[in-house]
Amino acid sequence: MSSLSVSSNGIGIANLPNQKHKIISGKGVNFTLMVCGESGLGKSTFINTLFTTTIKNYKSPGKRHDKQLDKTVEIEITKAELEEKMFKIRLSVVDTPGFGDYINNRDSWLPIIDFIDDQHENYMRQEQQPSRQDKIDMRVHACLYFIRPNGHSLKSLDIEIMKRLGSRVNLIPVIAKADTLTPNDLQIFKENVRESISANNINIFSCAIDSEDEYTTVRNQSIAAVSPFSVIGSTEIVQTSDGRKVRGREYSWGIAEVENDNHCDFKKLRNLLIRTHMIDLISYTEDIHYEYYRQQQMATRKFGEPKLKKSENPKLREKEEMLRKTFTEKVRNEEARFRQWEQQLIKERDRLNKDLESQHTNIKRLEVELDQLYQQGGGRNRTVRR
Ligand SMILES: Nc1nc2c(ncn2[C@@H]2O[C@H](COP(=O)(O)OP(=O)(O)OP(=O)(O)O)[C@@H](O)[C@H]2O)c(=O)[nH]1
Ligand SMILES: [Mg+2]
Repeated sequence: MSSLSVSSNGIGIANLPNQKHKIISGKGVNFTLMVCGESGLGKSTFINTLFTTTIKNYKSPGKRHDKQLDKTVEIEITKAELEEKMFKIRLSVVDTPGFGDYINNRDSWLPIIDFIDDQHENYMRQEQQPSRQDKIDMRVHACLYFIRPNGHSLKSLDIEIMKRLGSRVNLIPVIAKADTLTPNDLQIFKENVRESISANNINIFSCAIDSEDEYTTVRNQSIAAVSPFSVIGSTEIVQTSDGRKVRGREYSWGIAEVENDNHCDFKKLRNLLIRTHMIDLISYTEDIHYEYYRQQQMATRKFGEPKLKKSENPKLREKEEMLRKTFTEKVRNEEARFRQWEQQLIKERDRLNKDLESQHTNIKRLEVELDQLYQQGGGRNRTVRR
């Protein structure tokens, strides 16, 4: 886990207290953001991009940002403290390993579901303690689900995972690597994803549109219109043909800019998360997702009873599967060895039986010969023969 404390300028978090919900500015808020999705879609790059574009003079706080393009192999949490006009946000970003690396793909996302549930569980247990001050709150307020820009639509694995995520967290679908699709293809892909989300009844976070002031309503409409958000992630600063230095990805045909609304929705997404809808995300988590978890657990467990069921870790399951295979193999080999040995014993028994039989036949023959000898000798003293 890495952490840093930075004072940021002008990203708009000072507007947060103006949002509908009353919060004490001195205390600030905890906000936890999670990214998940298939491997190699740019989740870790996105986190770096978010930090470097959100926090002025951001310097790599830890190893993950130096060797950022390594495959993520375990859940990693990066913390930052943002402060503006006395308003504080304690931001935690949870990076997760991508799916698609395990033999059994279907279960590779279970640790992510477990992580979300565990945070609800931890919070619930702290609430049940006599002293409920200073609770540690790592409940996930928003989960960005990265979708592969394959030009078609959601895959069945995406649908299955998104359904589960949507029932326990504010799910925000994100189209990864927007620079790999033409603007036209991106629009068609967005439409397909939107249709698939609604056809499969996937519960995604959608901000309320209508508001008392017209400006907010229009802003909310423009946010809703671009969903699912397309993003471009980059850790590089590049120079555009008109001389601007921007964060982006350089191609022979030009520059794909992270913070350009014509190239992707990164800015809109960042605004939604950190500026316009952070409080909504926090209160939905509190009032809907956490409350649902709490009620479900209360209905199935006695007060204070520990959680029983825990889904399995796919890596452990793989290991268990391997052990089971080795064990079965060993048993099979031993059985074969035993059967061979049994065959040898049967053969030996048959040989000995045959031996015994021929000995019997020999004895019988000798008896007959002896009888004949007696008879020839006058039949005296017959009992001597045995
Ligand atoms: N074209 C393009 N490539 C990107 C973008 N974002 C990241 N990449 C590249 O995609 C590759 C994978 O990026 P990561 O950020 O490591 O992907 P990840 O989703 O964290 O992968 P896992 O940790 O394996 O799950 C890297 O080579 C990045 O440079 C993007 O927006 N567009
Ligand atoms: Mg990663």
